[in-house]
Amino acid sequence: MKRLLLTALSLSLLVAWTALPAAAQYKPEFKNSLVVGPAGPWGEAAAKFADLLKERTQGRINVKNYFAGQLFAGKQTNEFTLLNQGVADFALGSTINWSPQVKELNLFAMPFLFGGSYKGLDAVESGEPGQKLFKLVEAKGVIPLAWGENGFRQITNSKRPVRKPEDLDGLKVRVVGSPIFIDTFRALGANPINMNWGDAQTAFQQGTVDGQENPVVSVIFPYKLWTVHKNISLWSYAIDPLILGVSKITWDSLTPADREIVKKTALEVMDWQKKGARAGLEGSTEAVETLKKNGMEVVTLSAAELAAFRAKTKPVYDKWVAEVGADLVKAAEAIVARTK
Ligand code: X2X
Repeated sequence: MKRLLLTALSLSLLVAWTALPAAAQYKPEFKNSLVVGPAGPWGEAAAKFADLLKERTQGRINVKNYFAGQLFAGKQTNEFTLLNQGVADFALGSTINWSPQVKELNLFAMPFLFGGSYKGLDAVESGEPGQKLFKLVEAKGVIPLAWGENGFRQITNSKRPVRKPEDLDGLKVRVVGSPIFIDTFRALGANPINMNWGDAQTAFQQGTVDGQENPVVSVIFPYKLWTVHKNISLWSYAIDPLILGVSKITWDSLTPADREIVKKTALEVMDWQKKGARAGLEGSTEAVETLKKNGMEVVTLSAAELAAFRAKTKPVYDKWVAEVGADLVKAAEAIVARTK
């Protein structure tokens, strides 16, 4: 009897032990997906994350970065699905690319909502709307670890300076295949063309599209867009936060102690990343000087000029309030107004 009890005890101990994720069983490589290449704060943050995690876990967590969309066969707007299915373990992704699956993330792409305000953005991310968005992401099988930043999106093109909506008339503008961008550029009279970022580079060089919209420091700098586009208008019409996320499948496979290391490292690295994305932009004219030095004609818009763009995109804004959720939009609007 005693012997039987002992066997049962050791058996239950064994079951408990194997049920715990054991570091020794980790896969040799954890995949991290990125749309962009290794240059610039976005890509550099991924390298830093991988290095620090390896060091802090004594090599238990070995992250390999798959830059420039190498992990998704097909559209960049499928990145979230890869994560959710565990095909990608991690992604340092743009909220734009994840918004087809988590439609509330379109909040950040609502035309002119944030008006270029970093204070408003930070308060939205750390406040109730940001927390709600993280919960929504988590409910879809992805654990969001930290906010990061691509940046406020500015428009560049090879044809002419853009000062008023009419200047966009018929302009072929490459956009991400996320419906709010198509809506916005159609409302402005442009001809939006949906294309992966990787394919867009060739299209710019061949001149099959005239323009694009992306942040200055994170994208325009590392991709040297001045080699294809001479004009840039600083309208900050949308903000593009990044999220460093991990598949729930992967998360559940980690020991609690390693989860702690992953979370802490993500927060630390993304704080650094965000500063990098704003360097020369927030409270500085350095980034704009760099654009000019590289031959770009930089258009800054007056409040009245901005108002004309805002008026044209108002129907898009109103339509997307319903998609994003009126409560979420109102909460963000109130925070942006309060932090002005
Ligand atoms: O494709 C883009 O424009 C980029 C790089 O900014 C995103 O991934 C959203």
